[in-house]
Amino acid sequence: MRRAVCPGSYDPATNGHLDIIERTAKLFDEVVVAVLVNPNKKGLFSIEERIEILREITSGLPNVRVDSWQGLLVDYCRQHDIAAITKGLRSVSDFDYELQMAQMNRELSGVETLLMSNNPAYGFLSSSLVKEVAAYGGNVKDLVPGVVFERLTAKFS
Ligand code: COD
Repeated sequence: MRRAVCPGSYDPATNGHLDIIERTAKLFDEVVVAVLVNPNKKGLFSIEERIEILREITSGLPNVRVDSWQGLLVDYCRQHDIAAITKGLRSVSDFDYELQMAQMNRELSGVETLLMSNNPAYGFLSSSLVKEVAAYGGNVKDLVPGVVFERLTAKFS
């Protein structure tokens, strides 16, 4: 059984995240989308909300499940027998950051990281920018799944 994890903050999930999750699901038998909990960072969406959203948007992907984790990602991988981490790469700055984490995770555990080139249509997309634009009343409808758009609209209305 080939298992991978797609880790992230997902505050909230965007079309860019979903693209990486869908592509990972085509490559592995089982995929866990893991919401990593950072106790020092209060997000716009609670961890429960992020999980609900991710479950809804991945409901059509039978080999994908959603979970959350507080602690080192490699410890989650060890506990769940996961051999690969998949991440999305938008830019050179993403690459610098992701390469460092990939090397650290491999050093700590032997878990491999696959860095997937992003869909260029979502190259400018990040959760933080989506939240900022939505907070000022900008239209993010085409950038996020429908459920995220509804929840953002409810939060900022
Ligand atoms: N297109 C493609 N990929 C995208 C897009 C997009 N538009 N937007 C985001 N992504 C990718 C990101 O590059 C990232 O790979 C992933 O989606 C998640 O993104 P975010 O922003 O939701 O989450 P991050 O970057 O805040 O997540 C960082 C982690 C939580 C994964 C990391 O900090 C972590 O592993 N923390 C756990 C503690 C740990 O193990 N620390 C040691 C690390 S070496």
